[in-house]
Amino acid sequence: MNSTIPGLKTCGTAVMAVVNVTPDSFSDGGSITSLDQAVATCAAHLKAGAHILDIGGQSTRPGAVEVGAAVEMERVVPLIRAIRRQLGSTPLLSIDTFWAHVAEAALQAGVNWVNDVSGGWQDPAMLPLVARWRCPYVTMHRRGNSRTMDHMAHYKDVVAEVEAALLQQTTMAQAAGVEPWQLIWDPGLGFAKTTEHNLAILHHLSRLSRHGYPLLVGPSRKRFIGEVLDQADPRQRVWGTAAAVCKAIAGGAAVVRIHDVAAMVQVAAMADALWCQQ
Ligand code: PMM
Repeated sequence: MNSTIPGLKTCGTAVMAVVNVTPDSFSDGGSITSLDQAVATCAAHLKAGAHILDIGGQSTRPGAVEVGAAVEMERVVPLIRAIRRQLGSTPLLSIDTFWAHVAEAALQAGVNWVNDVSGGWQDPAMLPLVARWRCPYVTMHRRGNSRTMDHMAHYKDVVAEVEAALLQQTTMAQAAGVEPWQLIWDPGLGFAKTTEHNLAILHHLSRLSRHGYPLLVGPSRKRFIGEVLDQADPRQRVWGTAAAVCKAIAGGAAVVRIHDVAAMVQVAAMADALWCQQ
């Protein structure tokens, strides 16, 4: 889909590369162990065609322990500064956090977007901060938090309930002064959702895109793909991720959040040619 998000220079679906500087993320935890290695990984993602880098210092996998804003800041701010020093001001950067303090420090260090998996529910200071900075803001759907979400995956109609929650988050954001152009919607695949729920969301994604907010979808290497493929190792879920990325693009996704950048840049370009360029 042609993306209308400010700063994104692509006429196709944008690829957001996951950069987790956490020892325990479910799919790539612990793979980045030094600042130099992190910057080199970012440079490689950009060279492979990523349009934006999503930097996170807190694992959100089910069961993950919250490390707190101070530890998160120690993990992400030096990396953001190093990226700006070594890779320049052009790469688009996003901070994956639900704490306003972390988001503010990251914005001051040079990130362009805030990606909030709590959709503004975790920290009351987040939405006013985003309104002040006038930056793109990903409002994601989830229920509970990493400790509780697996017990909260109960829906009568998951698509309708995610849609209603995203509308509520949008109202809440706008009440805090966030403007419509800043908002990017994310259904939150894997967050308080069973495999069946994640598949239903992908099947009916176009119901979410009709509200006019760009959609970000993050299927990459997630557990539902492992369950469909009977594949326990997240690193072996690349082909399943490719299929989910195609379905997301066919359903109107403007951004896909992924780990396997070189492969998914090609998958997204081909899916764009098949579904978005008639
Ligand atoms: N998934 C994860 C983390 N952050 N942010 C958004 N907007 N959407 C997602 O689906 C999402 C996210 C969990 O995956 P990871 O541990 O591999 O980063």
